[in-house]
Amino acid sequence: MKKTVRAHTNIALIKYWGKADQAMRLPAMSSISMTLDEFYTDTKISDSEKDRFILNGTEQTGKSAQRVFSYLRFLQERFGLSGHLQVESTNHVPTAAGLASSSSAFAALAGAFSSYYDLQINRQELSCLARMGSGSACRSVFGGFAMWQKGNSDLTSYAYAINEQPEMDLHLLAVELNPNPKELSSTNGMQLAKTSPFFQPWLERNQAEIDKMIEAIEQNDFTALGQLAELNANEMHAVNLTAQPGFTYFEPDTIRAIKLVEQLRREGIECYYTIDAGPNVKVMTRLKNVKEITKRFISEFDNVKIVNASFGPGIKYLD
Ligand code: 2P0
Repeated sequence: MKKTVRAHTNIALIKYWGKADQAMRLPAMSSISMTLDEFYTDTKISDSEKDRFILNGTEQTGKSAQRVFSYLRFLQERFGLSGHLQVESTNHVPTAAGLASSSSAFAALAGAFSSYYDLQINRQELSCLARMGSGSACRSVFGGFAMWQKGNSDLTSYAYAINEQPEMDLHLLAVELNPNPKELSSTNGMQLAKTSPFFQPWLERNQAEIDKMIEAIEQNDFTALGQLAELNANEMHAVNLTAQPGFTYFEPDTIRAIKLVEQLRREGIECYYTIDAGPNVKVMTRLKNVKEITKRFISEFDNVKIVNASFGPGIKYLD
């Protein structure tokens, strides 16, 4: 039986930023993502005398291990299973990327669990299980462009593929400006965001934004995709700024990066940004502009690290 499972991280183009149900991890809105080739997690589960979580060769204790163990207990209960397990994960998500690894981590863990017990579940069911580990993980079950339909119950809230092998000329430059861990977790940030007077109006726009993004994907329209992804990211950060109390993940360098993207556009170099729950910036562009944009970021910022990513595949069973 194949037991090592690989899942790639994804970046949301239409963001998930708010829960309708905390315990079931049901989102307040639907979201759309791009799965990335450069960043992934490999995870294997095996028998053990006690629960163990080994990450990049080091046994983990504390919060991160507890989150993994309680997720495994949840999965075991759901399928009427028991027993201790060892989880071995390798993260191929360079800290340099400034990307969160929870999407690939929990998608790989859900996949490894299903493989270890030979659960014979389909990708939709696997996506539901991954969602319970970390919301964004449900989208990493699929490659290319994935859509997480918010649903209104455990069984109706899952992701599916929009197009797993897109032809769009789309590159995502993960620009790491600040390597420090974020001060406010996504879970807490999302909860605060709901206190913004703009949260509800933003939610009301969700279906129209989803429809527009699907149209941009289907029509291979990079410009429409980039403009909408940038707008949606700014809406998320506007909601954070106007929460009660307001907050932001932006650092001064985040603003400088935004201004550089705007400047590049004025020069005719088409690119757009998206920003998640942290200060780092992701720049979307076409292959022909990757070199020039990379050069400009390196000349504007000290110690900046940039990884050029494109479309990655869905979950893979490796051995
Ligand atoms: C996303 N993010 O759609 C959004 C955009 C960050 C900004 O999903 O609480 O780790 O585990 O469900 O998935 C990050 O939050 O949150 C996230 P939980 P998750 O990708």
